[in-house]
Amino acid sequence: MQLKDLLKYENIVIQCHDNPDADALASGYALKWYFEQNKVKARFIYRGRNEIKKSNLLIMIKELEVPVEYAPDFDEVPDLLITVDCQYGQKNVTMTQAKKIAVIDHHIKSNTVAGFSWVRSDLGSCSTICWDMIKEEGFDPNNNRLLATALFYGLFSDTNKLSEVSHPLDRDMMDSLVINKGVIMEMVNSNISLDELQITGKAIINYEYHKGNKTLVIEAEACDPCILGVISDFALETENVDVCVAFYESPYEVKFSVRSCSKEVHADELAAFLADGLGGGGGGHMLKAGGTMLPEYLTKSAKETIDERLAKYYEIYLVIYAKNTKLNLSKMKPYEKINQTLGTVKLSEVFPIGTPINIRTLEGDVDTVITKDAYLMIGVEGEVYPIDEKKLLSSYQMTNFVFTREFEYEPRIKNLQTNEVKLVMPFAKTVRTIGTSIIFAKPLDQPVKLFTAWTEDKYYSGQVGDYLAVRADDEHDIYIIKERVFDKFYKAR
Ligand SMILES: [Mn+2]
Repeated sequence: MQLKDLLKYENIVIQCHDNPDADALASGYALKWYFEQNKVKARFIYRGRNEIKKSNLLIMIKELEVPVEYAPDFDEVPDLLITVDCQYGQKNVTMTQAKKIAVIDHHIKSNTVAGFSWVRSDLGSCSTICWDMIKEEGFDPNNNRLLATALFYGLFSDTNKLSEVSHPLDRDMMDSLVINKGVIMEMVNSNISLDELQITGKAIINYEYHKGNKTLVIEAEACDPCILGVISDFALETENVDVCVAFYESPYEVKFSVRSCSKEVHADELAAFLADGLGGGGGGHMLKAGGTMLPEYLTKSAKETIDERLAKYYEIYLVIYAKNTKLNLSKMKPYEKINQTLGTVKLSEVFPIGTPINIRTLEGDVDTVITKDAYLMIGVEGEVYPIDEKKLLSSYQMTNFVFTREFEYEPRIKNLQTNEVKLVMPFAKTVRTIGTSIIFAKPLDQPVKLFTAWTEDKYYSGQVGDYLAVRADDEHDIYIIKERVFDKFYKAR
């Protein structure tokens, strides 16, 4: 499904959620602009009891010329209604009748009745989805500086000033938009009202500290979610605080921000754990993350739920430091690695030797400089990582066929001198594993955080059912193999 499929409708209304935020406004703005580029008329409205009064949003509407109308009493029945940054039928968007419904959103997917639905919960903002869809159709939002600025501010606001951005597509948009910095500054400096300043203070006064795990839990009154980021960022600076969760509970949603400075706790993992089955982690990374819970899934207050889950999170994990651990092999079984075909890219074929580059993958960005023997490996799971020629040839044989595979986000390389971006797949060739390696492995009966012998600041998580493995020829080379790929890679000896 593509945006152009919507061009055939005549009477089109775009509606964002009630009490719009910057992302909702930018998303609707982008769609309306897209329709205009195609000479199709569309209206962009929001409804609900409250007209926008937050000063950053008023600046946004005025300075960036956001063509939005407040239409609380809207009673027409358009041919097509597109809800943006929300899903038709949800509590936070006033119901509008329509002949056909489309949904474009980045929140957790609920059972919608929409005819067309683009919901990508892994993205930081709905602005990113709209930007990507419009680019797909061959239009560039950079042709309208005001719109580009609005899209940037949409992502900026929904990811706590970009600090919780994790998806490469969000990064792509961030990097490519040409914005008006002055207006962004103006909005950033009118972000919090005096009332919200007070909410921040009150919330912090009532902090709850759990000494054992050095965690701080802070409940705020319902507020702009950006306040949660402000509170948790600030609170984490406190001595003897390793992890902070700030949240509020409103009739529509529970929002929370997680901050961690403990190497044993990845903020994004904790956020996903807190919201598991109740909503979703809203993205983020090791240090900062956020998430949402939906009140209809909660059986007790948000406070109790968060306290309970936080305590459980610390209880269930076993932490292993591979460097000083010897596993009991008598409880494990021997397996042999099955030979695999993988992909590799010789970086000097993409850009000349000496070029500083940025490699962007779903797992994150890596900056490096191309050397004569620098390669990229493309693993069986689609994971991409740099490797040097010597190491490559010690475990793999070049078979040199064209390597193909599908990616959720195709890895790409940017030449940092010229900003030229190239996709890596056209350069990918096959390699095959050589030799046999023997491992000992057993399925986990408890979740594990494993610091391998090579990653002392970053752990790998294993869940119940995943395998804990160790190489037969190196007792400290301990790692985790996901349950779903174990049979593909290993066979019993
Ligand atoms: Mn949003």
